[in-house]
Amino acid sequence: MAATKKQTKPFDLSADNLQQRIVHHLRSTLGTHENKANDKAWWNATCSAINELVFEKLTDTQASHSKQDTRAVNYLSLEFLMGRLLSNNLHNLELFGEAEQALKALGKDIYQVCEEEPDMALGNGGLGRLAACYIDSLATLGYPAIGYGIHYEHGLFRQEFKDGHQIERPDSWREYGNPWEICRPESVQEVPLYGYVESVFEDDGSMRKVWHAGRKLKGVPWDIPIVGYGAKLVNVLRLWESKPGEAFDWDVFNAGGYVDAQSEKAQAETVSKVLYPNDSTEQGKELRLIQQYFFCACSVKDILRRFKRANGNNWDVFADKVAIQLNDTHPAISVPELMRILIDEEGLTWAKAWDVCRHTFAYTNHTLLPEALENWSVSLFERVLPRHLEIIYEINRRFLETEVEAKWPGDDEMKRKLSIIKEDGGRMVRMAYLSVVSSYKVNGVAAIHTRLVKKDLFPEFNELYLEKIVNVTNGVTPRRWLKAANPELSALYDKTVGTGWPTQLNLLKDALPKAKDKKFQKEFMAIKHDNKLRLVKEIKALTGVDVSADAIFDIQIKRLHEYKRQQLNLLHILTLYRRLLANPELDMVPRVFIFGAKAAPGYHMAKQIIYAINKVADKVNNDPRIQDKLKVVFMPNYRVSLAEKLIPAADVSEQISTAGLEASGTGNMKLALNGALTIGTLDGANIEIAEEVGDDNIFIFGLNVDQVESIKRQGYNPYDYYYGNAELKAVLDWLDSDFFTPGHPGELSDIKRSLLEWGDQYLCLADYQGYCDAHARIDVAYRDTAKWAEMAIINSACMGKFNSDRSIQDYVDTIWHLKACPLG
Ligand code: NBY
Repeated sequence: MAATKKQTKPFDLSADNLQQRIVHHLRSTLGTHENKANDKAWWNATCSAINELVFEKLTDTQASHSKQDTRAVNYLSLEFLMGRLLSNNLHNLELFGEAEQALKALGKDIYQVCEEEPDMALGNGGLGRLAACYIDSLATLGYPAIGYGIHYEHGLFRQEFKDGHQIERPDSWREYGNPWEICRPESVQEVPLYGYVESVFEDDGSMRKVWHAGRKLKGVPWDIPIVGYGAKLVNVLRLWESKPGEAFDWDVFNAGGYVDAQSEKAQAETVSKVLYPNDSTEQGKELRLIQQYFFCACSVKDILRRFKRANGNNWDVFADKVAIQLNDTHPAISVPELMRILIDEEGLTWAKAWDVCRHTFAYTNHTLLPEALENWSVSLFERVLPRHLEIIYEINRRFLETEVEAKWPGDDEMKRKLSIIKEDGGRMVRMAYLSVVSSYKVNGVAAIHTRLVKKDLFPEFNELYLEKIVNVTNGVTPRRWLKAANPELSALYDKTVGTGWPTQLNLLKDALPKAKDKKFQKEFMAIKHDNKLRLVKEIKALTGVDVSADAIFDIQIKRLHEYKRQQLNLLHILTLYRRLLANPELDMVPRVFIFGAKAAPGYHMAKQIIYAINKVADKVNNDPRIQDKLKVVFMPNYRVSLAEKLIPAADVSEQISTAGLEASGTGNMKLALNGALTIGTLDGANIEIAEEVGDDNIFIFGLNVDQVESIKRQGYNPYDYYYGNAELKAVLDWLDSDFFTPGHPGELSDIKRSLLEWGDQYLCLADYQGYCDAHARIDVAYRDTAKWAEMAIINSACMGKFNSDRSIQDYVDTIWHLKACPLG
C-alpha cells in the first residue's frame, strides 16, 4: 500500500463489485433469483447491498462519538418528511453512477428501480421536510446529531380524487418491510401516563413527589441511518414505536382476560399508529398530546442514558454536552419532562434543574397563524400528565413572580398577559410561552418572519429577553433538490462550475457570466424542456390530460390553505378562460397551470378549493374553443417523490401567500434553484430570494406586510374590489352558476362567499389585479426566449444562500455551538 492515500470516494466500490452484492442479496437475503425477481425485489436487493456500507459507517460514527463524548444536537420533531432514500443515499455515497451501471448490466433501469420505493411520508409539509433537509446537512457537515421522532405506522394519507373531491386513503409505507431501519430492542423505554401524584414526606422534613402512573407504554426505537454527502459520517434518525408496557398487559392476560389484553395492546399501539394530517390547526386531541409526550419521554430518557454513560451524574456539564432543538412547540412537553426527571428521580434542586433546562433547550417557531399556536386544556393535561402540570405551574409562578415582576413591578395586567396559563375562556397551557420561557434561544425561519415574531407574536418576551429571539433563514438540501432530482442540470453545472457545488452552493454563481451566453442559455433551456417532456408523460399517466411542453408550466405545489391562496390562482385562471372565450384568437403564450396539494381532511374550505380547481380543469381541458392555450392540471397525491418530478420542470413558481403569513416557504427555494421564475408576494423567504436574484428577475406583486396591516386597520371591504373591477366581478359570479358543475348550481359558491360575505380574510380581492398584471408581465417576458433563459439561469445560480448547510451552520454558530467530528 502506498503511504499517501489519494482523495477517494467514501466507498471505492466498482460497478462490478456492486453488481455482485446486489445479486448476492437478491439470492440470499430475498430468496429469489435474477430471472424471476420483480422490481420491488431489485429495489430491496440494491438497498441491502449499500446498507452493508452504510451500517458499517453508522457503527463507526457511533463508536467515535461515544469515545470523543462531544456536544451533540438532538433535533426533536413530530415530523420527518424523508421521501425516498435509495437514490439520495446513493448520491450521498457518491455511488449513483456505479449503481446505475451495475443495475444496467443486470438489465435494470435504476430510475425504475427507485420508483419502487414508497415515500416515507412522516410529515405534513414544510416543517417536516425542513427537518429532513436539516438532518441531511448535519450529517454532511460532520456534526454529531440525532433526529428524534415517531415511527408512525401510517404517514400522511394518500390522496385520491373522486368526481373532483379529495378522498383520503391510508398510507402504508412499511407494509412490505423497510430495508433502511434497524430495531434497537436494547434501548426500549418505558413511558408512564395518567394516574396521580403523591407527596411523600421524608424523615428530614423534606418532601418529594411521586407520580403513580395509571398506564405504561413501551417505546421501541427504530434507527434510520442518515448518510451525509461524501459520507463523512452516518448519523441516525431514531423513531419511536409504541407498544403496550409489560406490566399491565401480562397481569390481565394471566387473569384470563386474553381478549381484554389484546384491546389494551391495540390501544397502546394506537399512539404511534397515524400522523395527524393537520398542517396548521391544533385540535387539542388527547391522543395527540399522548403522541407528543410519548416521543418526548422516550427521547429525553435516551438522551439522559447517553449522557450518564459518559458523564455519570455530573449535571454541571449537561448543557455543554446536550442541545435539544424543539421543532415548533410540538415537542415542548420535553421541558417539564426533563425537569421532572432531574428533580423527582435525580434529586436535583429546582434551581439547578431549571438552570440545566434553560441552557439546553432552543425553540424554532414556524408560524404566526393564531389557530396553529398550541394551547392544551388544563383539565386534559391534569388527567394525562398530572405531574407535568404541577411543574408547569411552578415554572409559571417563578417566571411571573421573579422575571415579570422585576421588569414590570406591580403590573398585574402584564402578568395575566404573559402567563403560561391562559385564564380567560377556559384555562389553557400556552405551549409557545412555555417554550420561550424555557429556551435559551428562539428562532424564526426567515428575516421578515423573525421580525414579526419579535414585533407581533412575542413583543413583551422580546423586551424581557434581549437577544433571545434570533433569525435562521430556512434552506433546502441541494443534494436531493438539484443533484438527485435534476441530473441533467447537475451535469451542466459540473461542467460549468466544477463538482464542488453540492456542498458549496455559492459556486453556482460562477455560472453567472454565462447567463447571457447563447450557447449556455440553449443548453440550460434544453434541459428544462427535457424535464418538461418527462412531466408531460407523468401528467398523462396520472390525470389523462394532454399538455404540451412548449407551454409555460406554471406550478403551485404546497399544502392547500386559504392563506397560501390557491383560490387566487384559480381566479386568475378563470379570468384567462373568460378572456379566451370572448376572444379565441387572444394572443397569449399557452399555459399549463399545475397544482399539487393535500387538504387537511377536516378543512372544508380547502377541500372546496380542490373541488373547484378540479371542476374548472374538467371544463377548460375539454373546451375545443380555446385551442389548447390553457390547461389546468391537479396532480393527485402530492408528496416528496412527486415534487422531485415537478420542480425540475417548472417555468413559473407560484408563491402568493398573503404577506406576513407564510413564515418562510421552502418550495420557493427549490423551484428557483431549478430555474423557475417566481411570481410572488413580499412574504417569507420570497423577500430574501428577491434580494439574491434582483428585482428584475422575479415577478413581485400585491400588498406588502405594512400595507396588509394598514388595510386591515382601516377596515377591509372586499365588495369595494368586487364592484370596482368588472372582470373580477364576472369571474366571481361565474362560480355561482352551474357552468363548471352542470346541473348543480351553487356547488362552488362557498368560494365566492368566503371572498365576499365572509370577509376575504386573506385579501385575495385586494391582490387580484396586481396578480393578473404580474401574470401579464410573465406572458410578455416568456416570449423573449433569450431574456427568459437569462433570468432562469440567474435565479438558479443565485440560490447559494438557501443551501440548508448554510442554515445549519447558522444554527451551529448562533445556537448550538457544535464542533464538527467527521470520521477520520
Ligand atoms: O414550516 C411551515 C411554514 O408554513 C412554512 O412557511 C415554513 O417554510 C416551514 C418550515 O419552516 N409550517 C408547517 O409546515 N407546519 C406544519 O406542518 C404543522 C404541522 C402540524 C401542526 C401545525 C403545523 N399542528 O399544529 O399539528
